[in-house]
Amino acid sequence: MNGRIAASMMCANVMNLEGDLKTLERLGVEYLHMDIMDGCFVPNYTLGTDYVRKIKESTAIPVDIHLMVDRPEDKLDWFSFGEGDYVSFHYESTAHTQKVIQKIIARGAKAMLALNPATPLCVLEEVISELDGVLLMTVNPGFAGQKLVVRTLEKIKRLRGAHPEIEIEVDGNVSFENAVKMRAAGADIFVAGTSSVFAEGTLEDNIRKFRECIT
Ligand code: S6P
Ligand code: MG
Repeated sequence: MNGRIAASMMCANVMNLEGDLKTLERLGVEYLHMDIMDGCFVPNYTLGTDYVRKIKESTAIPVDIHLMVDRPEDKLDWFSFGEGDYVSFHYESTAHTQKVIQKIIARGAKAMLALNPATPLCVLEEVISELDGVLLMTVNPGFAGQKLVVRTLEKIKRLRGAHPEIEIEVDGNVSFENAVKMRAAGADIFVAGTSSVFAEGTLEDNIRKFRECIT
């Protein structure tokens, strides 16, 4: 299967959201990546519940909600998602990993566990069979426009080697150049932000170029 694109909506042009959405639809972008930050788990605020709801009402592209919030078990119900959508939450954000996975699955969505660059893969051991995938952070979460933590390329490869069947999503500085390396390491879903599809140039040209990098 070819690599799939999750366009990072916090990097989209807020003054032309409708236009960007139309381009993403026309070019077959697979998911809309929604970064939810609470100012506690990470030192930033980004998109929120109304934003996700409105986007879901406006397009058929599935959402890929990335929760960077403390205690996601208390907040999942606030968000619109269902069949065909992806929801990831951080291992580092809760003591109730298994419970959160089950809450996501019960709503028909795909459950992804996100790991910070320094979190080892061994924490997956007891839950991997219940997960649809793993979101490997390739920068420390909180901000767009950061530099790749280079060690994570090898982490992707190790996860792919240990679990050939699991979906692997990568997030952070997924540039055109880094995407090629991440694809070779075994990633399936690529979060595309300021380093690629929302970089300089037109969104359309960038998506076409990015697609070549992950195919
Ligand atoms: C970062 C967040 C990401 C960013 C994305 C931005 O904490 O989870 O999803 O939106 O990484 O992309 P870029 O290309 O600016 O790193
Ligand atoms: Mg993200």
